[in-house]
Amino acid sequence: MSSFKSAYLQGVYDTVCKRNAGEPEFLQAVKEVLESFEPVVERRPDLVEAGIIDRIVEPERFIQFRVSWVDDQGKVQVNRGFRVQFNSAIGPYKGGLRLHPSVCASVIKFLGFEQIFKNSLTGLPMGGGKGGSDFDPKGKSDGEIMRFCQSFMTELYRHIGPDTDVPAGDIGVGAREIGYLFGQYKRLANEFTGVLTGKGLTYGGSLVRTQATGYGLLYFTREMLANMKKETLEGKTVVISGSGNVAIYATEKAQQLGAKVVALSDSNGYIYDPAGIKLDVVKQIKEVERARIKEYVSRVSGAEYHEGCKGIWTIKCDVALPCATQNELDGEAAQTLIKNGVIAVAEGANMPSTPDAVEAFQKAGVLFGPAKAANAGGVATSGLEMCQNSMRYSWSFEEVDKKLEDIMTNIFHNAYNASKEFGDEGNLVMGANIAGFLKVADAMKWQGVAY
Ligand code: NDP
Ligand code: 2IT
Repeated sequence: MSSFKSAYLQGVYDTVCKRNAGEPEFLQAVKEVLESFEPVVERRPDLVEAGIIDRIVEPERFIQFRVSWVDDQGKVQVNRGFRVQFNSAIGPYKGGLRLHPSVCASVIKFLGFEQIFKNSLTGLPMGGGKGGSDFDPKGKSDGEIMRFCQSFMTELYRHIGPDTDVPAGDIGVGAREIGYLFGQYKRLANEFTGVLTGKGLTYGGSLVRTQATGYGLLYFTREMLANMKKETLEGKTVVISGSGNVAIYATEKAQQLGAKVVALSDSNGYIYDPAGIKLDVVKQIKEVERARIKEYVSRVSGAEYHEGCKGIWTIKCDVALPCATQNELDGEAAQTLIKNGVIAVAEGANMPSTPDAVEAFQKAGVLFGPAKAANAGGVATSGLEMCQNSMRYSWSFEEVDKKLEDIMTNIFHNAYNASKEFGDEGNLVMGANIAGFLKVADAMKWQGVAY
C-alpha cells in the first residue's frame, strides 16, 4: 500500500514493515514521522545521502530479558523485561519504564522512537530510549512490587548509567517503583548517581517532576491557544482522559488557569462532574488509596459514573486532553468532539489519537498539539533533574517551574516555525517531527556512519 510521494521514503517504510512485521504500534509511529519528512527529503539531500532516515528507524540496541520473582503465596512468577536504546546522537538514552500487561516489543519500540524527537525538542542533551515489562502492578502488594522491581533492575543495571541510559516513570511506574529500582541499582553498582529520574525528594529527585507532564501540557496548550486562536483557558470546559500522574496534574494546572475540568477516566469507565472535578478527592482515591475512579461518585454528589472509557469523548467540551494511553481516541470519537465544538486537542499520553482522529482534527481546523511536543514537559524536567544531580545541587519549585514553562513555550514556537518553514503552517505534527529530527540528524551526520 503506497502512501508516500517520495520513492525514497516509501523504500525506507517498506524496509521497516518487513523488519518489524506484527508490530502495529511501532509501524504507526514510524509512518506518521516519515510522512512529515517529504519536504525534508526535498530540501536536505545531504541527510538522505548520509542515510540518516534509514538509520534513525532502527534502534541502536534492543534488550529483552527474563524477570522472575516470587509472589506473596511463594509462587514463582515470570515476566518479560525490555529496554530499547534507540538513539544516542545528542545525549545518553533517556525515557520511561512502563509496567502494563500490554507491554511488548511493538509498544516499547513505538515509545522509544517517539522519545528521540520529543527529547530533542526539549533542547536538552538527551537521546531516546524506553523500557518496561508486561508485569501488571494492579492488585499487587508493596512487597510484590518491590521484589519485581529488584529483579527487573538486577538485569537492567548492567545496561544503564548516568552517562549511558537514564530511565524514569511511565504507566504503572511512579515514585514508589522508582525508589525500589534506585535502591537496587545503588546496591549493585555501589554508586549513588542520578541513574533514574523521578526520584523521591530526599534522595536526589527534582521538585516539579511529579507535576511536570501535566503542567507542561497546559503550558503548551495555553501557548497554542494564545498564538493560533487568540484564546485563553479561562472559562473553558475541559475533558481529560485517564486519572494517573499526567491526568491529575493536567487537571490541577487547567484549574489554576481558570478552566473547568468536567471528566476523568480509567480503563473501566469515566466520571462526569458538571460542577467541576474536586481534585483533592481524586488525589485521595488515586494517589493514596490506589483505588478506581468509580469511587468518586460515592464521595461527590451530582457526579456520574459511566462504564467504558471511550464514552468520555461524547462529553461536550472546548478542549480535550487525552492523558491515558495509545489509540484511545479514534476517528469516531474525533468526529463527535468536532460536532460538539471542540477548539483544541493536546496529547498528554503518547500517541493517544489514531491517524484517522488526527486527520479529522486537522481537516476541521481544530488546534492539535501532538504528544512529542505537548507532553515533553515530563522528560524535560527529568533533564533538569539530571542537571541538578550532576551539580549535586537542587533548585526551588519556582525555579524549576519557570524553566519548564520556558521550555514548553519554546517547543510550541519551534514546532510552529518549522511547520511554516517547511510549507504547512500550523501543522504542529509535521513541525514537531521536523524540528525534533533536524538536530538529531545533524548530530548523526557529524558523528559518522559507524553505528
Ligand atoms: P499512570 O500509570 O499514572 O496512569 C495511567 C492512566 O491511564 C490510568 O488512569 C489508567 O487507567 C489509564 N490507562 C492505562 N492503560 C490504559 C488502557 N489500555 N486503556 C484505558 N486506560 C488506560 O500513567 P501516566 O499518567 O504516567 O501516563 C499516562 C500517559 O502519559 C501514557 O501514555 C504515558 O506514556 C504518557 N506520558 C507520561 C509521562 C510521565 O511523566 N509520567 C510523560 C509523558 C507521557 P487504569 O488504572 O484503569 O489502568
Ligand atoms: O513518555 C515520556 O516522556 C515519559 N514517560 C517520561 C520520560 C522521562 O525520562 O522522564
